[in-house]
Amino acid sequence: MTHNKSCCSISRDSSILRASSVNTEEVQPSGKYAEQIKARMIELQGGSFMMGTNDAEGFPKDGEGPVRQVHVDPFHISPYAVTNQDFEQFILETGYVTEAEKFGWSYVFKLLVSETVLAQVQHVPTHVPWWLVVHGANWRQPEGPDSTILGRENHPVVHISWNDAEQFCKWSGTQLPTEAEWEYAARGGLEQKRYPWGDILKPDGEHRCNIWQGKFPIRNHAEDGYLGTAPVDAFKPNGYELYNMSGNVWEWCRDSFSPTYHINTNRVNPYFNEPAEQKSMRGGSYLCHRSYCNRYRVAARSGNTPDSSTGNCGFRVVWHRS
Ligand SMILES: [Cu+2]
Repeated sequence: MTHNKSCCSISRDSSILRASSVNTEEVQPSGKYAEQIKARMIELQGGSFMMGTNDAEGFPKDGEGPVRQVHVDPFHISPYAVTNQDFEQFILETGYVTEAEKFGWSYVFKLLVSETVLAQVQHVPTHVPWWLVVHGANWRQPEGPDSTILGRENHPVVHISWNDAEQFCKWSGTQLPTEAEWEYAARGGLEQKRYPWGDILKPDGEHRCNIWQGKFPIRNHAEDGYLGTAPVDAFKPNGYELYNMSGNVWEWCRDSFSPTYHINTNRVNPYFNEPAEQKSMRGGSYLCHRSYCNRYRVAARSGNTPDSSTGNCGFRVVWHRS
């Protein structure tokens, strides 16, 4: 089993078409829609839980372990990832322009693009040839200029950078979850289980999340029903009524990414906020497969640079009553 990180994500190569600088505009907090987003949230009690894993299937180098007791304060969390519909509301109200739009391109998984788009691709990253630099790919056109989000209003928004997600949070009066909050939520009240529903990937043969089936990256048999993203409320929720904590899309977290996170943070409301090259993300995506990266386990971790965007990373938000 490899520890390859690149099926999970790929960092923006800024030498490719850097059209304009990153966002500097200030987003103003919204009123009504933000209240709707908060009203949908699930209130979690918080408390102590066993964070991390010593799982033999895990990747110690990612900093998944050791297992330790961590406390998180009560918080509210979205039952599912921010949808295209939610994000559209944000754009309509603020006129915000995402980084994928400013750069003029984003990374799309090869099997998802049309023949036309494929024929126009000029940059294919050498070590990860399944990630294409697609001009015009962004949240509205997830597979490039000839694609649309029509019919996918309830799918997770993708091609969102960490910086973009932060702006959405500012607008909605929410925050990205810390990794500790994310993992506490993902575990759904179970202790030290591999997935949000238990230790068995497919209990009674039933698919519980949207990941890769088949030989990566050649062919995805889509036995779980999805080649790319699934609706945010597909599959059964976990014990906290949270959907798709594993698979579907990676979810940005608030922390900077560090493989020594467990050393750099407290045991009470841990939050790693030191400057680092990458921000953390959790949950894995429709591209994850056991043979390749196996990062749809609840304790699995990854990261990416804050201006990166891909077709398999989105986010969900939390809120703290103060
Ligand atoms: Cu992966």
